Amino acid sequence: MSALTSNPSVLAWIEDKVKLVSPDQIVWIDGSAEQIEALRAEAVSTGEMIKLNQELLPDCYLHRTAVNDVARVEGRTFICTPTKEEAGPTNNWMEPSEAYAMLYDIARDSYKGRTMYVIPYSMGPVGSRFSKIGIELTDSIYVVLNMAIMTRTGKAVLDVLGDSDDWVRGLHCKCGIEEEKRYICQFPQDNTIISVNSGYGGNVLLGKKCFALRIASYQGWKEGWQAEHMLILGVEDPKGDVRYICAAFPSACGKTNLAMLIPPEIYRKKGYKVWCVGDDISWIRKGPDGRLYAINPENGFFGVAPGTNEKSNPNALAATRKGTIFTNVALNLDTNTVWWEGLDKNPPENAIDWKGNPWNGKTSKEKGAHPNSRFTAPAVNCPCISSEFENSNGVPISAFVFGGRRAKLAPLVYQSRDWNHGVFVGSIMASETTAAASGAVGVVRRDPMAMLPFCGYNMGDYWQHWIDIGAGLDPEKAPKVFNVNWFRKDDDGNFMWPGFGDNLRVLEWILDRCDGKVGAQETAIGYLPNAEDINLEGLEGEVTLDSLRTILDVDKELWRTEADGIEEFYAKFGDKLPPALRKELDTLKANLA
Ligand code: OXD
Ligand code: MN
Repeated sequence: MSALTSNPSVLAWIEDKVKLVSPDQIVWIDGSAEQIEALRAEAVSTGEMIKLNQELLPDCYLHRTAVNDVARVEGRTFICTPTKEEAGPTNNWMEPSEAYAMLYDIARDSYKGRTMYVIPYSMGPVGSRFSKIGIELTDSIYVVLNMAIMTRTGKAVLDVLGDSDDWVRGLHCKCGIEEEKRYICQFPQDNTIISVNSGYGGNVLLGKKCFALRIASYQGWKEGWQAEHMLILGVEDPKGDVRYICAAFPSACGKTNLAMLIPPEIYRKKGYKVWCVGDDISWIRKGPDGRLYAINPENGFFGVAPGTNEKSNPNALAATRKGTIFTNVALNLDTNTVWWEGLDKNPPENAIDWKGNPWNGKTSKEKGAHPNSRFTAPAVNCPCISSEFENSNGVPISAFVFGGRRAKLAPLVYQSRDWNHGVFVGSIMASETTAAASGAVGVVRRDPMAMLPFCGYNMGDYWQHWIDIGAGLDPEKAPKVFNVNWFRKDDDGNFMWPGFGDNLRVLEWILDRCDGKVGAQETAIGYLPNAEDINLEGLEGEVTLDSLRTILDVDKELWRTEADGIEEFYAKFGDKLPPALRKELDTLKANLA
């Protein structure tokens, strides 16, 4: 098949990689429906994918990864910059020439007997000033089909690229899926990503975490914009005005659920609506009016399946009913449909689990779906997708919201005093870990701006970049910055806030604060709501004014311990710690004294 571009930098790079990996043939992904259909058929014929019930789940497929390859591997993810300091204390680092030599040894001849797929893709609407182009080489049809959902792929992207050299190189080689030789390496200065020995989404869909966060955060630093691990949602009030919020949460804190929130009944009756622009990543730039604008660079949702159901997230569930690839969920053999823990109370008895073994959901103690099993669903399927989803100019941001999973400590919501304090609030984010990354579950870890595994350069420089962005904004136009915690627990371990749709009650307070419509109490950590200002109408029996006061308290003793933890964390950054953040920590300590 002949090349779809005459761009010399593209052709030279591909030629070089062809020599390295020695494919039998090269296939360019042109973006046509016919080509996708042919690839689906091929993947089904080799057993790589299972075609699901086409009446119930049209154009839907199931894939199982190797059992040793089910999550992102942070321990094997590297930022390859000339010096270790550029990568900073929170990233694994490898010197670039060493990394290339090692990766090329692993990749050499690994496409023998296989096809090289060339995927041109755009992160962001094709041609938008926010957007960036990448090319991923892969030997996996699963990767091609996922990328075709998660990004805009095909010839149109190459037409926009023209002869430019400004594109991100991505090489993915499945190799033998060997854990000890699995590496996910980013080379920010070279606009390059190399991923070997994995077939799991987050490690191999190179447009997502590798490009849209790790490489793009570095590009944003150099070019004066931001790539953030943030969802984007729009809240429409009864008058029809829509305001947009960007929110950062560590993996598996319910980001997809919040992005697709269904308003509680009393809000629906009043005419409130919530629109999803994105569920994972935001690219943010200053607009001509001096406000910050955000786009979602992705074109689909790579969501965690377990726990997704009619109640928790009907919009996500609806999004998975067509054109979706399911990974590592259970297969119901009676209906040829999929099932996962938390989908409903009726697990199939005649099924195959995520490992490919016969499974009876009524009697088996094993899980049918892996806790990090996923759906890859087209964004356009989502019933609440925003009309601005394709807007090349992005949406104006009213508020940034940071959050984490803390059983104690952090109150339901608080507002920072100003931008720099907001950056501080983001920098001290911490959460209890979950199954999205391999490693221990339930341990508290610091995850600044939810970017710990995704920042492509020194986190100290990244914080300074945030401070600098704020310095370039008129404070009147800058988004206000908040922190939320949906996960407070009582002493018996019960959640004290219902979460899900009721989180809109908190978002309403946040937007009222942005509009200067509601007061607050100044505390040691920032502005907290007066309990009466959070609307509890319709929540009677679930949350009382008293229990709300409990989750809005600031326990100075706990916060003093927290301040020591922050001090310790900050110490890792040495003189890369922005003085503005040092000052914020000192203020916090003084406030708590
Ligand atoms: C994800 C994550 O989005 O782990 O998959 O953050
Ligand atoms: Mn994420």
